[in-house]
Amino acid sequence: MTQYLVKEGVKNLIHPDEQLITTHCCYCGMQCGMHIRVHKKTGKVVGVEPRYDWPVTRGKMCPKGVTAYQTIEHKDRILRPLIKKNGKFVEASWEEALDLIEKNFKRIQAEYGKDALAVFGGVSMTNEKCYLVGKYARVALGTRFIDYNGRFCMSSAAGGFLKTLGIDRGSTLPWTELEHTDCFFMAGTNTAECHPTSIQWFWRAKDKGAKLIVADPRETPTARVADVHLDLKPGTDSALANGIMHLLIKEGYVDEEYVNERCNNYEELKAMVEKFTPEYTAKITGVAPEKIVKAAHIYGRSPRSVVMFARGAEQQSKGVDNVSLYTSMALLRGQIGKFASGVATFTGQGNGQGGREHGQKSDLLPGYRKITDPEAVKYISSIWGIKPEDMPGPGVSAYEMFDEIHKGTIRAMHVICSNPAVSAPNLEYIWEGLRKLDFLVVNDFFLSETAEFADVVLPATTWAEDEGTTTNLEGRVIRIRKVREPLGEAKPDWMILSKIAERMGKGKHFQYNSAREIFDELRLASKGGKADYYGITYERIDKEDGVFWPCPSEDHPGTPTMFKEKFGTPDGKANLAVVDWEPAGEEPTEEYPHYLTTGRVVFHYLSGNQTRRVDFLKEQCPVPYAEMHPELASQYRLSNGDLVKLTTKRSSMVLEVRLTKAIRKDTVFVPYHWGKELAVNQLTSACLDPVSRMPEFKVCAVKLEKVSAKEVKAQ
Ligand SMILES: Nc1nc2c(c(=O)[nH]1)N[C@H]1C(S)=C(S)[C@@H](COP(=O)(O)OP(=O)(O)OC[C@H]3O[C@@H](n4cnc5c(=O)[nH]c(N)nc54)[C@H](O)[C@@H]3O)O[C@H]1N2
Ligand SMILES: Nc1nc2c(c(=O)[nH]1)N[C@H]1C(S)=C(S)[C@@H](COP(=O)(O)OP(=O)(O)OC[C@H]3O[C@@H](n4cnc5c(=O)[nH]c(N)nc54)[C@H](O)[C@@H]3O)O[C@H]1N2
Ligand code: SF4
Ligand SMILES: [Mo]
Repeated sequence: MTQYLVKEGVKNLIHPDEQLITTHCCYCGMQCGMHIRVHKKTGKVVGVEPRYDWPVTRGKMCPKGVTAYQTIEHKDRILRPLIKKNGKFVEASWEEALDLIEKNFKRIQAEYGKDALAVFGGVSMTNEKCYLVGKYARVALGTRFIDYNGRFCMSSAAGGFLKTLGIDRGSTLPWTELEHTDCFFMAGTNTAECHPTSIQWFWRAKDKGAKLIVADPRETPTARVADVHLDLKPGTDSALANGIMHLLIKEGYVDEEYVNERCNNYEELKAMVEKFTPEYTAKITGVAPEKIVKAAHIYGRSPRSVVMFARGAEQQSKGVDNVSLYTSMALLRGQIGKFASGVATFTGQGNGQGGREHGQKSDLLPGYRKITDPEAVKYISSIWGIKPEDMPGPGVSAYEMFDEIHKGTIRAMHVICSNPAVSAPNLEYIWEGLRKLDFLVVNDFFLSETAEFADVVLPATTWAEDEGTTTNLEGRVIRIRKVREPLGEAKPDWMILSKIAERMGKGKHFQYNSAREIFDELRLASKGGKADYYGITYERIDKEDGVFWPCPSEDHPGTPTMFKEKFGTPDGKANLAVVDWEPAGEEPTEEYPHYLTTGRVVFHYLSGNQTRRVDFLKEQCPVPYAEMHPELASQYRLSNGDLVKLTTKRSSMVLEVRLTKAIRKDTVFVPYHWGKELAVNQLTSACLDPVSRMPEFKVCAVKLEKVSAKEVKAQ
């Protein structure tokens, strides 16, 4: 069947009553190509077909992607604005909801100043929407407090890339070259579960003899098929990278010419990694020295290699250092800027790349411009039609906005496309903050745990009810198409924000009739910036299967491979990272003797507010659990299915035990896709990376106790 579909083209097989709308999945950064099946007469969404001619994913989709269409017309959709009255939500008209927002936003700003309002954004939205969220905060509300959920996701990768390479584009090469790579060094990425459709590229390469090295405290499905599995202790990536670089230098695997010509800090790096012998590295990481040596030889000898990492290495208080060091491994081998080689982070959310470039971050303006750069402020002010002196300054990071709520600086918040009541660390503090707010507005299409705290919930549209663009994990700008009219009274986020802007007296800056008009403004706003989209148009995207930024003019071909000649730093050279290993923010102690790490399963997406509503996905994985090694479990007389109480310095929770030998004996893993008493973020640490302000979701110290169902009930 598959062969047939590929050969004949799926369009020939479609039912005459249906049409196919070509778009991309709404979930992860792979942005798999798909066609959504729509009934011609009723306009209803009836199914999905993978897109075999999409070059990046070639007809592959994962269980989340094939069921995503079921969320579009789901019975739980919020169809009208909701206003909380006496603790209960009641449906209201848009006029009523907007009146209430206007009244409260104006009252709070009159009493406490402009910065009393805050915006918390997200990057499951198109570039157009993400861009508008930044403009909305700064122009419509005039506040400096804006940040977004990418702070919990891509900020360490961004910080590391900016430091070493000068430009933060998640992948320095197109995914379609990966089949020609000889070696993949993958750190802290559970690729098979989190970017499942990219696995085909590694298989193709492996069929040609490519080698795979995986660094992860767990034996993930990817680690299981690796040539070397470096089963490191959580929080020790910087030691591992330094240890590998020690061997690259000692064994003569460094591309000296490349390093001399294109990199700074080589002598300093040599001095730093001198002490990271395999034995010393093994002591810190817990990985056997022979494995470290084997990995260094395989990696060092491969003519074309790619170093890849994801949140395992990044969601740490040393995340930026880890990214810089892993990137330096690729630099020492002279791999960046060449065919089928380089460095890549697995971008998380659908628009995790584009959404971080256009001004949702507290310190950035569109085009990856710094808000502290007077020239950037002047330029963007001219596009937005405001005076440069009216541009608010930098704000604070996502988690730190909650500090400002606790201090009383921030009094009201508008959450757009995020569910921090599940996904932020140290949740009791977050919940207390949400309760403390004078006024909370949430845009969502399903009532999220965060929306439950809100005073007003505004019904947003899903990705299938509006057009726009996203930027996939390669840096390729692609098109999202409108599949059906908005359900009920739902509106696209850009329309909602424009309406509120109108109420705040800033309507003239938000006169848009379509997403396309916003994209044209974004193109101009990004012009001349690091993430330059000026040359990208909807027509070009359609014609060329997406366009890679930077693309400064319409006759520029786009940039599939980054840094061919020079890096994005002022002197054009890459900065090798010279960083020692330092322990994580919270290490095991006598009282909390084990590591707790958190992450994902293939069946759920992030806070789970979408995937927990899809029956098939819910059935596959209904609740979270504590994954641990049988030897660790036996210390507490725990068997599979028993209840265990996990306690960290912040809080405790009870979960079912799931035994597996595919994890270190000192580490417990819990997936994080559930809310309230099932949210593992009650336990996680809010220790932040000093540069990226990324919370340390991947490492904290935990205590285990066996409990019985009876004891739990009694509590
Ligand atoms: N199924 C599914 N897919 C998704 C998502 C989802 O929610 N569900 N979310 C998307 C998003 S937004 C993101 S950010 C990505 C995340 O994609 P990944 O980063 O691949 O996923 P995680 O499960 O967070 O963590 C990856 C691995 O890090 C390991 N790890 C833990 N601690 C450490 C450490 O100290 N060092 C190292 N080297 N490894 C460590 C964990 O054991 C885990 O296997 O996935 C995207 N795709
Ligand atoms: N313990 C632990 N915590 C983590 C992580 C971890 O590994 N461990 N990972 C972190 C990472 S990498 C991430 S990315 C964050 C994600 O954390 P969140 O930002 O909470 O992620 P989502 O669940 O995608 O939340 C998006 C919300 O917006 C809604 N939504 C989706 N699309 C749209 C849209 O177009 N418009 C509007 N208005 N709403 C929309 C969804 O229904 C959902 O309620 O979680 C972080 N938290
Ligand atoms: S969740 Fe990611 S891998 Fe799965 S279908 Fe969607 S875009 Fe593809
Ligand atoms: Mo993420």
